Amino acid sequence: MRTQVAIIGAGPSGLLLGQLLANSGISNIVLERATRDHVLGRVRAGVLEQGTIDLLDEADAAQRLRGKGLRHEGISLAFGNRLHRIDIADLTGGKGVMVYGQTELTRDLVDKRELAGLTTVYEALNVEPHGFGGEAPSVAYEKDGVTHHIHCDFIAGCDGFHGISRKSVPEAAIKTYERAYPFGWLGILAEVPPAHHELIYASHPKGFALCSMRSTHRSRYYVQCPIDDKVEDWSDDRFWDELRGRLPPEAAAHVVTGPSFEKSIAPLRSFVAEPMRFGRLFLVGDAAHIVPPTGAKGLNLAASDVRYLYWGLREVYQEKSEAGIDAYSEKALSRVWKAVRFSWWMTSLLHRFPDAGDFGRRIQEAELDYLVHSRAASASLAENYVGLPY
Ligand code: RFL
Ligand code: PHB
Repeated sequence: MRTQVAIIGAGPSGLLLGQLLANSGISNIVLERATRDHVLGRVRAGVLEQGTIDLLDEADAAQRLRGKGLRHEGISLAFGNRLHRIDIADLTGGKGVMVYGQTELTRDLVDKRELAGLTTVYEALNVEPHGFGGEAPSVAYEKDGVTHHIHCDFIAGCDGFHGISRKSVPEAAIKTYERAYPFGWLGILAEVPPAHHELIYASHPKGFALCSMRSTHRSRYYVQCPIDDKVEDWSDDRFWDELRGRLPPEAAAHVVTGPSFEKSIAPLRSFVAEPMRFGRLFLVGDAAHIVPPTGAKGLNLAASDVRYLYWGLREVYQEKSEAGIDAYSEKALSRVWKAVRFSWWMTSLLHRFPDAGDFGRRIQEAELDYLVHSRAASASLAENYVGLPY
């Protein structure tokens, strides 16, 4: 089998890159380890930057998002028993974000890919990128007990943090930076109206909490929890009590409870691998970097990587220039590190750290107070939240 770009992973990075390339006449095959149902069932991100929406538009995959996405022009920080609104639109010259589930976005891209008749191989096992240091790379995989080889010009490693692409690079060629946080997020989805019309990021002595949503009748909530907690330890009742206990009364009073239909614990981590290009192999999205979800940046960073790589590959095929792909790693990493900083900062500001002590706690309180009372500080938060320019 031959294609121009072999894409490993059918997450948002791989699907979006594949669609953009195909729309520009660049052939590609997506290899995915999981089943189609698994890919479509994963519940994750919820906040899209305008740059991500523009790219989905460019991929001609934003129709449903336009109808169903919820535009938000502010968020609230909750501390000291009350809500403090950050007017994002006012602070950024009219910008906002779109609340739209990653599950929906993935479905839109999968539908688009199938409609266009593009090849996705689900349950592709033992995927291995080969020869990317030279001129003739290939990707091997097994399907139904048979080994296949895809010969290609380029390999896009869109296979997430635990994928094979980054692991295929010789250790000496890659430098990694990592910070693991000493807690996780317990998240639930429930078919109940959201407690508030905008997102609430709450800092409370009992820990962080986040009120988010998927629609006007579906809520997504998170609470900070010990890293070794098990989902089974958290009944719905325990979750709702904990959530309400961490919100100011004006928000807690509006929490509508109901049975959860998804409940999971995610660890929090910051991680960056440099560089993001190794000959004809490119790392994209979570394969190259992870941020804690506090800043809502993971999926949006995946989209900005895709944009840089798509531009570069288009230049290769349409203009016979490698300038774009040569600049890929540097350009992507420059944006990545700023989002890593922002996500680390939001996480540090809002969570309870086991060893922060009284001094650390007072510093957090001072910073929160400064943040909501200084226009400059609020504007910095807003500018990063809507997404820095590409
Ligand atoms: P993904 O989504 O992990 O997809 C990788 C795909 O590759 C497949 N794969 C392989 N395929 C073949 N061979 C192998 N050896 C393979 N190994 C893996 C996997 O099965 C999978 O299908 O990476 P991608 O595409 O780079 O997308 C990244 C985003 O999914 C991620 O950054 C976001 O979900 C992060 N995130 C958030 N991002 C935001 O921008 N806004 C948010 O509000 C937000 N909230 C979140 C989040 C992530 C969370 N969790 C669970 C970590 C909230 C949470 C709770
Ligand atoms: C979500 O809705 O899942 C969500 C929203 C904002 C975040 C993280 C997750 O910062």
